[in-house]
Amino acid sequence: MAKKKPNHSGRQSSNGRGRGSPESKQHASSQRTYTIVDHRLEKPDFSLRQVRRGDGMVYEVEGDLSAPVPPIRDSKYLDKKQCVEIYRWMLLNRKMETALENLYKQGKVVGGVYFGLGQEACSCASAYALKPDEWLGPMIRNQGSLLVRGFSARDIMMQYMAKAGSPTKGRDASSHFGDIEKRNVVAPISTLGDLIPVLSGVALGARLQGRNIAVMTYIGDGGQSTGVTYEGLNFAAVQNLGLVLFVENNLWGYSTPADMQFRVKDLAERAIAYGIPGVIVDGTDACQIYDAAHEACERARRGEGPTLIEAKMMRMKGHAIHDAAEYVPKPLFEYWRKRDCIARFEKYLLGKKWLTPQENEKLIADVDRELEADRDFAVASPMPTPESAAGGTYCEGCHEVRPKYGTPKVKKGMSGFKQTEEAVHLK
Ligand SMILES: Cc1ncc(C[n+]2csc(CCOP(=O)(O)OP(=O)(O)O)c2C)c(N)n1
Ligand SMILES: [Mg+2]
Repeated sequence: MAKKKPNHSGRQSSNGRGRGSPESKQHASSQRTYTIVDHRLEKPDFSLRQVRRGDGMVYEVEGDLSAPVPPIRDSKYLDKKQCVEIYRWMLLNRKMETALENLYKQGKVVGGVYFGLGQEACSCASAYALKPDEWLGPMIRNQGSLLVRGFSARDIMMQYMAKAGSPTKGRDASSHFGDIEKRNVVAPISTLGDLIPVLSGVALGARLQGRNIAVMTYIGDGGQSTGVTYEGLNFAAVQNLGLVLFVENNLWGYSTPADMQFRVKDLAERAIAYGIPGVIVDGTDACQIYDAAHEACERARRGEGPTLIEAKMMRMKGHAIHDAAEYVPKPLFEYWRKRDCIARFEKYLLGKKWLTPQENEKLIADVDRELEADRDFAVASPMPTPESAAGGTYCEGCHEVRPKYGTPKVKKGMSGFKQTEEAVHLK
């Protein structure tokens, strides 16, 4: 059976000239053009440059920061109930991080705290597009994705406080926890980019069990420069695996601005080199994020391969709690504060009357109440006993890994790659 050609919706055969003329035929054969789908309603036009000030160097913004805040783009797929649900996850995400900041200041957190302030729409609306039996590999700023996948704020706060009842039983602090049994979450890997081949492997594993599923992970504007990002995504592209990769371009990698990290105009352009679709979304617009994630997940489920989605936004705090982000030009914060993803979504929902002011107040009060109860429980719960330190971090003893999606349907006499391709298409 011939190998099925991937359908690269990002690539166009037309060079934009009229068809039929000798000139157009000549160009059609020698010239290729590619399309990067850009869903944004606003295209910020500024850059950062390094200038000398006194004995040191500082960053300055060049360009127009006065543009009005764009509206939220209506979703093609989300209904009222789903939008309100995503908004609630975003609120919980933000309020939980504020609580964690306070717990840190009270000396109750073991280690550092990482924030996704300004990126809640990206974490929550992306993970919302996955089905329960699909897989997620979050990074440190994607605590909202963890909430959507079924971890509670209590779990996350206990984890940061290294409590005995936390997901890693107090043996690992911060974000290194997942759940491969029930929630299908691969624990974050700090080595930037390493989650990409791991999630590709999860998709391959499901394929070998006869199912094409969507798997989602994230990488930053800094981390996307690593070699393993290329290797993992290239592998997914070649194998047509259902990887949905969010490149979270929050304009900073530690104190390095995105402008000093890569030369392409948009990171989504990198998709062209992998031969897969590249999409750009406004990372502060939950509807755009969900729609792009949903379309990429559907493509993954059809067995058509990976999608790279660049979400553009701004990291509204330092790298972690120890970093005051003094190197970020103040006007940049002001520009993005006006585009706060939660304030914009709230305004959108109220404007559409999908949420009345009273319902909104009640929803906010409910989130506060849930969070307070979780925080009080987490604070009051015990630290691990010294004897328990010898136990495993992620499991006690070895557990059996059973196939989740079934066993491969293989025809007699088939081998290798074709065998799995056939198995999937025979279904
Ligand atoms: C391979 C690798 N190199 C360096 C680091 C150290 N490091 C951790 S986070 C970080 C910055 C990451 O920036 P970005 O990818 O833009 O993600 P963001 O923090 O903005 O979410 C670096 C350099 C690492 N963890 N792994
Ligand atoms: Mg970054």
